[in-house]
Amino acid sequence: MSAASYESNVELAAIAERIRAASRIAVTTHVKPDGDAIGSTLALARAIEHLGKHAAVWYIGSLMEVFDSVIEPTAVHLVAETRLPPDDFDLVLITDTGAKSQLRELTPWLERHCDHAAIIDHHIQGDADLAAMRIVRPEEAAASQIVADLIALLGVPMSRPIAEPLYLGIATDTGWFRFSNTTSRTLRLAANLIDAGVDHADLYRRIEQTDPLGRLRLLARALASLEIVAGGRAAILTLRRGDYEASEASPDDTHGFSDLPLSVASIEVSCVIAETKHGHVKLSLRSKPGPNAVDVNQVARLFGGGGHARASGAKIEHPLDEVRPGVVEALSRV
Ligand SMILES: [Mn+2]
Repeated sequence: MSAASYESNVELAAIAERIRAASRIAVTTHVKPDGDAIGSTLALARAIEHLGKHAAVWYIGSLMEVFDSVIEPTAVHLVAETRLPPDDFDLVLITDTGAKSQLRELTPWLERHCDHAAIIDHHIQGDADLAAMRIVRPEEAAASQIVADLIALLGVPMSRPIAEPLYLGIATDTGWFRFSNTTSRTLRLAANLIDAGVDHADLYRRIEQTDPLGRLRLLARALASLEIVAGGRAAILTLRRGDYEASEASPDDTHGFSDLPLSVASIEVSCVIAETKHGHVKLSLRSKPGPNAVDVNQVARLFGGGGHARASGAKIEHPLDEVRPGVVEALSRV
């Protein structure tokens, strides 16, 4: 990462000018695209097509099914080791990342196209040498907010097919307008997108309310395992292979479980101890912000893992019953 020089080096109007001058434009984003990655790329591609130009969307890694209804009917391409985009684009736009590590097998292709590539990002860190042109605005809640400005500069009218992906990007990156990155600008933009035809309640249902029943059954078993230690400050949830089988779920269905115990006033730190398919252990740790915040990065390090101060994890190649007492002990001391 070359953090020092990872900042804007052109005006957004210059990117709009490059789009107007181009005829074949590739649009891409980070691996395992999330709502903002999908939203910013799709909206941009649809706006470019509106201008009568060719836009090709290239995604890296598999796509979450939950986004299918937003992506349709736009045709998108998937990068594979044996399948890179063609080399005949006169402009490449990268949204929601500028980090080579997030672009994986596309990086060598991008390096060949660096001189006519532009990053549109809201992250603090990235690789400045990835693209000749950069718009980096960490103050923006979502890359989709910057793309909304770019589309306005292009003079493309805000229609529902463009507004819906933008709303998806902004809503998902702000936790549906709950996180502190939500600003008055965010809400004004969202209001404009609803005026353009976004059915926000329907979109919420399609994106956030599509879990398989097995996940809820697994959550029930996770909550039934609840153990409180450290005088009520720490919560531990334990899931074993038998729990996945009984609930017809998989270890992938545990995402988000570690956040739930933090809804309790006294609980400062939360941990999910999950047995993996191979009989090993995956720890997920979360803590609340504040003056007495528990640094869960330090806790995870005790078990060979790490991450951030408020969210971290570890993968431990030992059986769950060997690992668990040490985790309980560590959390009893927070
Ligand atoms: Mn984002």
